[in-house]
Formats: sequence, C-alpha cells, structure tokens
Amino acid sequence: MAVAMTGPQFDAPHAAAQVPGEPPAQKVTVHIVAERFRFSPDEIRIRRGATVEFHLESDDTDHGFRILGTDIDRVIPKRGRGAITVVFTPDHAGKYAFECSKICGAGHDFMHGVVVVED
Ligand SMILES: [Cu+2]
Repeated sequence: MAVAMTGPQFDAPHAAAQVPGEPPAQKVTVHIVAERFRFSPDEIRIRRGATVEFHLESDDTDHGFRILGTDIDRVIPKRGRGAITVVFTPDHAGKYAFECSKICGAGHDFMHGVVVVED
C-alpha cells in the first residue's frame, strides 16, 4: 500500500543550518602561536556568521589574548603548559583588534593582531 508523504520532505543533510539571505554557518579553527613579540598568524579572515575556535599557545613566556570590544581576555600559559581554546562568534562584520594583555617584555605593546570579519 502506498504511503502518502505530506508535510516536510526529507532533504539531503545540510552541513549547517542556514538562514535565507545569510551566509551559511561556518566553524573555523585557527591555531595561533604567541611569542615575544608577535602572534602568528596576526591576521585572521573569516566570513560573517562564522564561529572561530582559537587554539592559542606560547612559544616562550606567559602572554595574554584580549579581543578589544569583547569580554574575551585570557592568559596563554608559557611554553610547555599547553594550549588554551577561545571561542569567538563576532556579531557584525568589521575588524576586531586583539592584543597581548599580559606584560611580557619590552615589545609587549607591539604584540597585536586583527580578526577581519567579511560580509
Ligand atoms: Cu605581552
């Protein structure tokens, strides 16, 4: 006997939920190494709507990771003490500066980077 299909059909699975008119949700993993006195990489580009999972580790002493305009401010433990994970979902396109938030030496003030969120 035939079964009448009504209501929602079974579509092929989607990678992620998508709101019409919005870019597809995306998760990006970024590994960053902090060392005196830089972050590598120091420029990260993502699409609006994406969630970034940063994995941060130090190649020397303790550093910090602060994203300006957010409440993210974490300590990156010194070399050998493992990585930290920071999840960041920017709510609008634009540039989010980040910087070292733990005094780490003479070049501390130069230790910064940017997350560029593209529409
Ligand atoms: Cu520093």
